[in-house]
Amino acid sequence: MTKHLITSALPYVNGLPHLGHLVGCLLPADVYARYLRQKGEEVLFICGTDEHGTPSEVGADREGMDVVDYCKKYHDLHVQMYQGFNLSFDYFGRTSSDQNKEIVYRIFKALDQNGLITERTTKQVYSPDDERYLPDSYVMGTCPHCGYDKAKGDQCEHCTKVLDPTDLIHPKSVLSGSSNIEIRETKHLFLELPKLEKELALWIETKKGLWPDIAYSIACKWLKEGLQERGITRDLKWGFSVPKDGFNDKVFYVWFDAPIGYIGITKQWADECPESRNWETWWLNAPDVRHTEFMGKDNIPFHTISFPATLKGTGEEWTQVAFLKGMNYLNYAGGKFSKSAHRGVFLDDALTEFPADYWRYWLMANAPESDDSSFSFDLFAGTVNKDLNDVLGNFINRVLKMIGNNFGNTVPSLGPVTEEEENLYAETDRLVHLYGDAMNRLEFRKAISALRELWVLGNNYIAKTEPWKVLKTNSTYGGTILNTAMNLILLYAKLSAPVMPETAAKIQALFLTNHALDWPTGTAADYLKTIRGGEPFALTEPLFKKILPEQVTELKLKYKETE
Ligand code: B3M
Ligand code: ZN
Repeated sequence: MTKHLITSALPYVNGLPHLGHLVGCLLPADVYARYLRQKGEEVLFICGTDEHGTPSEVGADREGMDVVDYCKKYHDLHVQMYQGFNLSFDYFGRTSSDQNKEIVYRIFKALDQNGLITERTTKQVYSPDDERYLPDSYVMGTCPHCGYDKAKGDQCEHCTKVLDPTDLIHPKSVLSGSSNIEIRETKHLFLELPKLEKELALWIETKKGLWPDIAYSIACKWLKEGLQERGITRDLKWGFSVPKDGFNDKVFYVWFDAPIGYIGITKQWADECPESRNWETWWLNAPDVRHTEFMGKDNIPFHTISFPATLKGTGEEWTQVAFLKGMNYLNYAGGKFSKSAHRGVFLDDALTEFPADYWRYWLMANAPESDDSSFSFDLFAGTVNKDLNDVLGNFINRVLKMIGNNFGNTVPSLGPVTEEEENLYAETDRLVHLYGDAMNRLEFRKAISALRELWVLGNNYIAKTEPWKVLKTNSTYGGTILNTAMNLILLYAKLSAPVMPETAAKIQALFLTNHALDWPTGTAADYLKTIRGGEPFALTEPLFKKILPEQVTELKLKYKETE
């Protein structure tokens, strides 16, 4: 049986995550993992902080901290926030772990033995004013390909081309702003991507029609341009030192050890419980493993080209990505997210304002799948008020109240069903299939829209059958309607669980007989009869609260969202 390995791109430890990071990889990965577990699939969901590189060194300096303590501090903050959002990682580890070092060394040595690592003298940017080499993203300048004037030394955000800092026109130090920049010669190690190009191209070709367009087309674009040797070492102190004579005072480039981190973190997970867990069964000679990766679009080249090539070059059978979900960007109506400028919604703040499920629902319903999307408090309040309060919440409240008033706190029995229920079953089947199909294809907006339609269907069923009227003349059929409605509520809890786990658990707690939140099996004519007459239930507070216009105004000011 297929086992599912799910990974979300590893967030940089130094930046605190905001809504864009959440919806860009972490949350859709969580929703998918929860969905698959609900269907009874074996899932291993791995993530962790990406800790090496200049930003951590610079961040630690700025806070007057040792870089090791600094990374630990921020790693712990990430963990706290993700727990607040109920992200259901099986393990949330760190790329700086000993386990990752072990795997990085193993892979590096295999590549070296296979003749895929070469030495070159390179020109590096040195900033006398900062007293350091300025690798990658700490040099800014004009992109030689598209002319974008804020291109960073490792990649142009605008045209996504991967760059070398020395490629930039008019380079400057991001740290000091100094354009007093020297080019110094130093020796570095390179991965011979051109030697792996053919094998890689054949493999990418097999992904045509399987991977989403955004992933496949970015990979093809790269191959078409021809692969270049890629530097995998840097002149920094913080990182894994390079285990090769003459290079011990250098460290691996962060993008070399970060994706290997998926494996290293799996080993962290396994080492916690060695009797029952084995990392190799997920990563080596494991044809039964299906690896699904989630990431923002800027990460796609590393996951379709450099990381797969790194694994292939070892000559061993490492698990390669089977499906890659690349997401576009979520923009903030008020401008670029910035913690220091208090602009945009960061995860710690988000949780002080509203329950996690409000955010989870909005983000998935508006996920930047086929295009960039944008967050504003008006849009957010509109969705929470309409979908969650008026449609889902209102349905549940009305049904529970009607049952409470007419039958006490037990569910009425299901009597003979009519054409109305038969129609409801058919439409429910259709929408549940639509939802499941969309989830299987990782088309989250479509899935959420089917879910919303199911909630609407319940409201329409009640509006059409008018149980409040029927109960006056025919309490058997009135009971049938309300029994059916109660079964719809259970179905909503099940289908909402991957997206809104806390809400689903609250709904589940209404039913005093324990009903698992598993995937509904059979057809609606079966599963809408799960709850039988006579089952006790508990009345509850409304599940959601509306967001008032004056609150929206306040939030916009507080988080610097101006129109
Ligand atoms: N840390 C980039 C990012 O957070 C990078 C991802 C690594 S995935 C192996 O966008
Ligand atoms: Zn560019």
